[in-house]
Amino acid sequence: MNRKTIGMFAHVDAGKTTLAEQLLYHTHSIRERGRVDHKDAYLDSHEIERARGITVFADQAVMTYKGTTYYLIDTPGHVDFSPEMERAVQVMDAAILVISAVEGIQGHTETVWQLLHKHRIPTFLFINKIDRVGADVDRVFEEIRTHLTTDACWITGHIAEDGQVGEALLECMAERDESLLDTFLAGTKDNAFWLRTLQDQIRGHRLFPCASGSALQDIGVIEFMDQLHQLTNVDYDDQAPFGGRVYKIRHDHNGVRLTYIKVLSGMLKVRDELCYGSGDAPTCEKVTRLLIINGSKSQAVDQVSAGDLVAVTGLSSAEAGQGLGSYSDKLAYDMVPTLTAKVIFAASLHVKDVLRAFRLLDAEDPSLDVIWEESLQEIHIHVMGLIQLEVLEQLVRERFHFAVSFGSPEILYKETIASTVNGYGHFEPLKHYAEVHLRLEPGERGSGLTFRNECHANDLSIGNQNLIKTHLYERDHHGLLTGMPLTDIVVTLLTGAGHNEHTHGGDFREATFRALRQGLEKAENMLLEPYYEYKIKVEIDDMGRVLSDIQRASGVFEPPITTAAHAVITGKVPVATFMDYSTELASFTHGRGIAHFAFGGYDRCHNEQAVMERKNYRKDADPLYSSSSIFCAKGHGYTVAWDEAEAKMHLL
Ligand SMILES: Nc1nc2c(ncn2[C@@H]2O[C@H](COP(=O)(O)OP(=O)(O)OP(=O)(O)O)[C@@H](O)[C@H]2O)c(=O)[nH]1
Ligand SMILES: [Mg+2]
Repeated sequence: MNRKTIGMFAHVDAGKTTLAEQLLYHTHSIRERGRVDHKDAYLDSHEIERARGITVFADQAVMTYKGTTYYLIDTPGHVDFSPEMERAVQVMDAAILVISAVEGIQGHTETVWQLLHKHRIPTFLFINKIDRVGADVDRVFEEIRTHLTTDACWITGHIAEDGQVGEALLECMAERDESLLDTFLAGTKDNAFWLRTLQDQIRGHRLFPCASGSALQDIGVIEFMDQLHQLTNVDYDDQAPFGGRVYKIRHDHNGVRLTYIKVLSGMLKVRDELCYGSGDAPTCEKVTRLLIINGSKSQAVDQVSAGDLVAVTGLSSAEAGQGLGSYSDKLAYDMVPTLTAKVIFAASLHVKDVLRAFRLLDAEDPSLDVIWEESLQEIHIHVMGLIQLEVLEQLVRERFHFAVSFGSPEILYKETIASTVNGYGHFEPLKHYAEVHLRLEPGERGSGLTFRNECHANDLSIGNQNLIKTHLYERDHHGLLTGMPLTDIVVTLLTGAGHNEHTHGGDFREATFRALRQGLEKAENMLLEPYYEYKIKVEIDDMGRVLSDIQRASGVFEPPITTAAHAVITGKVPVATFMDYSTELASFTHGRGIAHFAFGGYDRCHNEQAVMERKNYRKDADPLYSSSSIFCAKGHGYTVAWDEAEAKMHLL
């Protein structure tokens, strides 16, 4: 049997969940239609979602239409939950991008569009809410053409139930493929050919079908489902070796880890073994249960095949994005938080319990990237925005039965170096011994910490070399300017030394951290901050105001692209200065300006000095780090400051 995964994507409130509800109703998967406003929508099943009327979790349902099994995933439209949305993108056979006929293309519509485009997901556009006052389908279609793609073609009224492709749609197809033009002009009546070609164009991202209707009033919904059914094709191979991809992690009521997998090829059975993780030491585990998830229900099965979505138990640490079987790569995500917040909780709570709860949430949403600051006994998380923090407070209360709150979120700054240096660390209190030499070089933007090894096995055992690498990666390292995480540095292990008797566990950690820190002391340090890549479209009269706002915010722009009435401005601007600009833009353009922001990576901080003053980090008082080394003389260890340590290194 054919299986397809389809998903709902949009700016917040466009009507994704409402449309999903209708599709489930029409395919007899639910007996009664719920409503977001009545707090009983099938896919907004979580208490938090019902109370707020927004989708937070990308939940899924199963439905059958004309013999095909459809997995339907409804994603959140709020920017704060875009990592959850992004994790769902990769498993789609087709996406439905819902656009309100009143509001038109909104900021987040474009973000979603670009993600779908990047992953080459065949995308159907559904212009919703045509029943509302102020709905203007033609205007929105024009917006689609200017903002998203010139390859949108109307299908409403142009695909009959028997698959007959209408004349206007044929023309739209032919305009997109020269080789079809002659066939079209010759008036070929072979409808099977045209339908197949249309499917191929959609699958090849050359054409985007566009429909309109009202999810709430049930106008055009069943027709749309039928068109989507006819226009999507998949060719999963059950007979090939197993391949799959993890797209989500959840825990059931008993805390058992559920790993959601899209089967991309072959079959998966209970007790099959799956291997994942890094090349040299993969983790191999047996699948203990296979569950088909439908809303809040689940059904155990013995086997699943290519095209299925399944939740499995038995895997302890596979993460979202991980390929399995014949797909062994791991996908990275674009939607990354640029804010951090401290977790605040009552002193009566045990910090370990709070940390355990957040580690569990972290497994489900890795973008939280929970950090345990041992020395401060503090938990920090990464967040997209304030709504996410409110939801997290509620979530922790419901799931773990205790209360937390959060400090006000701050920009997540990072640090790097702008010059190449060698760093030396020696750790030799009595009966201990380790020495480490590292080279630190500026790495590419966005590359994080890269490890290279030039150390010879004759000088230091492979085991100890690996230990040094492990210590480098075991935590985020603090920079010297503000104590924020170090990034974009290539660390090369030059050499090192241990002692047969005296080197103990932890000595290489000490020597490695000291070498890193000693290197930083000598390097030119640089503060980085997150930037947005923005695209702002305004009426021509508002252009001057926007350009001066961007300049004031320390941003840069490309030469604006203007028409008689409009201007489109693109460029980069610090997140810190532009976080609230959407609201400001909406107010002075009376809602007519559109701003699209995407995370544009880290770059030099525009106000380094001010941030350093605010952070007031004291590098010499950081309990985790010392730039000095410890040597031993006459049976006593003594400390040597970083600028004098180099001369004393045993290996120099
Ligand atoms: N008039 C009208 N209202 C609609 C239509 N579709 C959805 N709505 C309403 O719009 C609001 C948002 O609908 P949802 O289905 O929750 O939107 P969503 O896209 O799932 O929102 P998020 O998941 O929070 O991003 C609700 O009040 C719906 O009743 C429609 O076709 N016409
Ligand atoms: Mg929703």
